[in-house]
Amino acid sequence: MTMATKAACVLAVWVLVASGLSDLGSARAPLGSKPQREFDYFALSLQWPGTICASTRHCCATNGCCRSEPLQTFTIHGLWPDYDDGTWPSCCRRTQFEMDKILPLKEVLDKYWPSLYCSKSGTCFSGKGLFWAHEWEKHGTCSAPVVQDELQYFTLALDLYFKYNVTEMLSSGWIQVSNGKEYALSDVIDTIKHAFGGSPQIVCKRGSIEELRLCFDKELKPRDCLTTSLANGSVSKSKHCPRYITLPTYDPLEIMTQFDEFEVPAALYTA
Ligand code: U2P
Repeated sequence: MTMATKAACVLAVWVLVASGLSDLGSARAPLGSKPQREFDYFALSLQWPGTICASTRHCCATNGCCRSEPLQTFTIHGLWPDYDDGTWPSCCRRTQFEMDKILPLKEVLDKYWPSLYCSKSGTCFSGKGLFWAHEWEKHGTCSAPVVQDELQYFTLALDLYFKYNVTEMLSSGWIQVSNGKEYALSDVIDTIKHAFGGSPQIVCKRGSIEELRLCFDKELKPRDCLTTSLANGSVSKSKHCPRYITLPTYDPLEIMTQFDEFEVPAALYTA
């Protein structure tokens, strides 16, 4: 084996190890090993399209960012069974995603649970596929005993999403979708706490909300997401968020003008 081949092998092994490590927190069991233990609570993870779509550089029919009307509500990322120690199970039962099982929900899923990217999502059991396939196989299969099958998983996520409308909770607390307006992180958390009955977890990207998570116990009652104790009381553990944050909007036309001449000219897609 030449030095160059050896180096290539070491690099390939390292890439494999590193990609396994990159999903820190996950408690994925190797196939064939003993079942993962029952989860402790659910996190309904919502994404703020304004933050994600601002970085969109490529459009396709399946990307929610490329619709002619900007998305101005939180959309669903996933319903995640989690452990109280900050880790989570993943890819639990070898049950492949089947679109046929959730066909009656397709229209609602397209609207409120769109992928905000063009790339296909990696799945546990069926190669690469839809965003929904990724979420079902990675998280849905670990949601027993509360959720038994795919249809129940998507129905439950949608039910919780509509019952606890975060976009409305924020606007009733005078926190509106706006361009550049800053809100105190503590005000956003308090508004959700007050309306929902539990502390959310917020993830930010460059000062803007990227994700907001609501947590539920296994009876589906609101509960706090994981918290850290601060001098001024217990607040949600919010990731990468400064004291003041924004909920930006985006202009789909601006996304379109960023195409370079070699890309397929894309029309704006209607939902
Ligand atoms: O936060 C980065 C990615 O880690 C996965 N995650 C995070 C928190 C949690 O409770 N459960 C969980 O799975 C998410 O991965 P995804 O579902 O997108 O594959 C999240 O995007």
